Amino acid sequence: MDKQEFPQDFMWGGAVAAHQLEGAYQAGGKGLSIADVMTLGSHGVPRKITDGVVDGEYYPNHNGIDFYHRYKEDIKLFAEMGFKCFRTSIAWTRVFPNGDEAEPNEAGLQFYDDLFDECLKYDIQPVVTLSHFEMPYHLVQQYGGWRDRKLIDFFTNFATVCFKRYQHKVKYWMTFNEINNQTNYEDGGSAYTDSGLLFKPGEDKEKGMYQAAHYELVASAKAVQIGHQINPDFEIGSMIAMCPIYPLTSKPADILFAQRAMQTRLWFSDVHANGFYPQWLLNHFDRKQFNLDMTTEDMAILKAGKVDYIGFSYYMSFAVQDTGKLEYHENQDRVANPYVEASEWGWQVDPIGLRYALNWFTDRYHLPLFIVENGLGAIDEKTADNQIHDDYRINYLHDHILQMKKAVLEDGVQLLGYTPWGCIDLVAASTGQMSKRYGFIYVDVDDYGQGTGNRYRKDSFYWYRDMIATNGAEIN
Ligand code: P53
Repeated sequence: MDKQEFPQDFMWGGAVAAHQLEGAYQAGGKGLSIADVMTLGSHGVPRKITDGVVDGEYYPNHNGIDFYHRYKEDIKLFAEMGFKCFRTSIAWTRVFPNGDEAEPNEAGLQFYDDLFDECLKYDIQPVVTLSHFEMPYHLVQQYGGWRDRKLIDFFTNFATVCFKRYQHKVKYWMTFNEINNQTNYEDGGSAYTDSGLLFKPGEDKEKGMYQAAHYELVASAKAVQIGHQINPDFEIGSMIAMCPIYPLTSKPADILFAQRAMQTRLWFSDVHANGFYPQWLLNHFDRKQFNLDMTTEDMAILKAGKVDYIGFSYYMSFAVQDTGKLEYHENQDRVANPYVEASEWGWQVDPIGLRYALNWFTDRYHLPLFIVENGLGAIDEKTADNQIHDDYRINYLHDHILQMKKAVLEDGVQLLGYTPWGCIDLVAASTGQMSKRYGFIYVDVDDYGQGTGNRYRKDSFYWYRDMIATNGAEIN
């Protein structure tokens, strides 16, 4: 690996999502999103989902880091690090405040025009997710979220408006962020953030999740087709949370169970990339007598709207052991892996798993890949002279980039780029905390939104800047 670089056109950058940093939750006619009714939680304490905005509760996403007003300053800092691209999402509720309107909200569209122009000014390519845990709350109240087939039209309408409007500014798109997180539907939170599902007492949650996911996959495939008609140069990808699931031992039953766990977590990208459902899952639906609403027309749409690349997040790996039945329940079946260490939030840090994931996706789909999230959420201390010595973050990124480099240069994986998560500190998705920080840029805001909001360069800022400047040659 000595002194070898990444390919010249490799897209180094950083990633965020609108609802986690923009704040300004009612500015320019924005409607309430599902994130706007989630309170603050912490490790082990889930965020509450309230019935609308309730007086006396604290909602971290309402203010975020006020990126809505400060984005010029932040993009300038990204440019200083040498970003080639910047992944963000379009808040659906800025463009369609309720989600079911016929006409979009001009002020919302204009905000993203200005934001993308600001990126392009520095030759930073915007990479855009259409739906990142921030669907209109109205669609949850009125339609039960993605339970309702009508959501397909609402989403494709939103996608069409965005594709047309930004077709000369954005080339790389993703449809649904981490669409497969709802595999963990039993905990409630992921099915809500992915699909706007609030389960009713006695409801078959598993069936509800699969129905919602099916409509989303149809909507995604339709969007891919529409996007390619609007601009054939578009690259439209999936976005999958890749947590490889290892067998804890070499016992055959453990291996078989780990395989089923992987299938259960990753059938979503099978549909995205192959254009059809895996047979084991169709058999599962039959056995459970789900009788899902899946039409032959839907199946044709899936086939005609295959993704161009696989975008994925990578933070951690899981491990499992045979449970005596071949059905994976994510919230209860995971076991600790004694060979990897966990972060303060219990995420099992595993750099080699990233190389494994890159090879796994390549073998399975033969498509280009894009690592659109990776990073370490940690508590950072700002010193009296405004320094942040985050060597733990530098080590995490170094170790992951090294595995990525081996996958690209030794294994020949086709990787488009790398956008570490939360390149500027922002509100954590799982806990709503500001104190779970990922950034190269420290933002002086605490869990309750208090602080100056000032931005400071961490040690990792300079490290990442130099790494980009040398195109990874020093990562060995
Ligand atoms: P936070 C679970 C597992 C893996 C990634 O997460 C996940 C989640 C849900 O939290 O989410 C992604 O902020 C997601 C981002 C999120 C980031 O990972 O909980 O796409 O929105 O912020 C990190 O530490």
